[in-house]
Amino acid sequence: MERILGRVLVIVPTYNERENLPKITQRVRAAVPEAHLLIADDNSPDGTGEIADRLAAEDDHVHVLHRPGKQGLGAAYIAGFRWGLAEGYDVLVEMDADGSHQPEELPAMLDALAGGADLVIGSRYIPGGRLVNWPASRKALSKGANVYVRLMLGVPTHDTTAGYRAYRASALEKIALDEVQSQGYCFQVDLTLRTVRQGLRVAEVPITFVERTAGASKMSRSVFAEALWRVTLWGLASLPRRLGIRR
Ligand SMILES: Nc1nc2c(ncn2[C@@H]2O[C@H](COP(=O)(O)OP(=O)(O)OP(=O)(O)O)[C@@H](O)[C@H]2O)c(=O)[nH]1
Ligand SMILES: [Mg+2]
Repeated sequence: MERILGRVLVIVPTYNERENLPKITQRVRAAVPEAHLLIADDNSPDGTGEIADRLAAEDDHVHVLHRPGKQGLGAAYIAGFRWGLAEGYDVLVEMDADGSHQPEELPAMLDALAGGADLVIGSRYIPGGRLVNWPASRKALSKGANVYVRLMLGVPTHDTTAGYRAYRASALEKIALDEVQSQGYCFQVDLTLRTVRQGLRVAEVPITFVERTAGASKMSRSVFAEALWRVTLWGLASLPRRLGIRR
């Protein structure tokens, strides 16, 4: 795999994930031993940053980016991407720390990237994709949001808010990361849209998404609201082009 794709960096953003971080680190190291891991911690009050330092001291494949305070998931990923690009990694993976994304499914995603995609999304909403321990209401909200995104933006993806992804470095270099302002779920939609608009190849691979069993969610009403208003604005802005009124 390494021969085909080059060096892989798995970026794990953390905010108060002290219970989850050692476990996810160990699972990533076991599932994809050649990959490196970057923990992007926003000065978590629960001491996650110190745990990250300890993990990095024990293992030369583990790195830590300490950030001054909670600035959101999108900002943490952009800082992680910049770090990885500067260090010369060829593939940059997004993975949550809370165990929702299974490291054991990463090899299948990397295979799809090696097969010719520029971005591979670990998808809950294509055949074979599964959601474990989500209440029906949350499932309906997430699925509905994804249908809305597809219709409004005309993207081909079925799980556009998904946060388990693998990007080729060459793709990230083309999508103007400087201009990205969105956070939360919207960050994922934003980057997908930029990738599609560059004419890059996006593939979806089915995953099993498991609700966190430890630590607290950072998902909130405002995260959802941000996605809704930004997607609606982008969709309206792209309407004339999609209707063929303007190129
Ligand atoms: N560095 C950093 N990481 C964050 C921030 N917000 C969330 N994260 C991390 O991003 C990942 C996803 O956050 P979650 O709270 O699980 O959000 P979610 O997956 O949308 O929500 P749940 O499904 O309810 O868990 C986790 O690893 C968090 O620790 C942030 O502001 N900064
Ligand atoms: Mg989560």
